[in-house]
Amino acid sequence: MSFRWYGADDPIPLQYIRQIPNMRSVVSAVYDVRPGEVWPRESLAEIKRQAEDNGLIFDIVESVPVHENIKLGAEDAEALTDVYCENIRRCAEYGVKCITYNFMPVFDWTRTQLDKAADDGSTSLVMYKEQIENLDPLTEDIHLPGWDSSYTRDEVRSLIEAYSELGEDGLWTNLERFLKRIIPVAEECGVRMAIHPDDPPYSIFKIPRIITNEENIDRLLGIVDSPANSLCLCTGSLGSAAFNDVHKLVRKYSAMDRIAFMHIRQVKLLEDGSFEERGHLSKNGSLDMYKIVKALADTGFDGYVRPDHGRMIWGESGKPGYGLYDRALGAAYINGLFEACEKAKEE
Ligand SMILES: [Mn+2]
Repeated sequence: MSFRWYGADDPIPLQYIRQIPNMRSVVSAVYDVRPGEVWPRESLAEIKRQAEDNGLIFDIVESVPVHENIKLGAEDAEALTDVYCENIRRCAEYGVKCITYNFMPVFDWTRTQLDKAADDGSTSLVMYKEQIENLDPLTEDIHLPGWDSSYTRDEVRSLIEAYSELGEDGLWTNLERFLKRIIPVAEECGVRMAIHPDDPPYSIFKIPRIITNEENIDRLLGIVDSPANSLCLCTGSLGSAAFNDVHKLVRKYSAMDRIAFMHIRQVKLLEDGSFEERGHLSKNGSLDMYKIVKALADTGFDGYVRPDHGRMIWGESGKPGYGLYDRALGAAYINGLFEACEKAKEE
């Protein structure tokens, strides 16, 4: 069991994280270095020291971001990949066993609102299709939550045009080249690379997205057939589209030992394809958490797990999706499901 922590700027102290039952690992990263630059050893040493001072282990990184020029296959892609490999080696030097990353162009996760209130007064992240469909990043200055606001409108426009030209095939080619370089390095240092699915798992604004469904995940895992080339299987991201049977995918890839990291999150899919993040409990959303955890227990899963986004509850404020209370409730619930599934196996 693990918990994401945003370092010294995180309002949640490690002391509190440690008090969540069964908490083992800190999931963190060096946040003050831009993509494409080497992470200072002192920064990694500092995260490790703080984790250990609080009885926790720093062995999961989320994320080492992939520079856009690697995804685009630009002239400096090879040099940037060298830097990426160096970061894998440095993380390993400080005890890291699993590195999360994604290969989503331009924009990270996409939502239309971060504090949608539910009937009980809790708030969560949502994506309503009708709010996205009317937007055009080529003509408007769009500021959706979660997007890198340091891009100017012109930069966004030229990036979108470059990716539209590249298309899915080009993005696959660049991912393939990247994996063939980084996976041998990860193998050498005993690190499992865990790619996070695109969130949501389909193209938005005609920008290609490829880590989206079973067929594409099979293709990804086949590029380098090694446990070092694995998934960060995020139930909420894959579950944000009706075409993904998340329960089946968890069982399949866990049985293949290709899940290094599980992000367990609940989503409620709405009829028009919109979705709302919800509390972890099965009956609150579209995903059956018992089935997901049972699939892991049945297949002998021994990778990392963390509760993914939670709601904001009990008057907490902070980074949307990353409050203490609801993620701690999620961890407790997931612990309970694991205990029940493991004990049922012994009976
Ligand atoms: Mn996730």
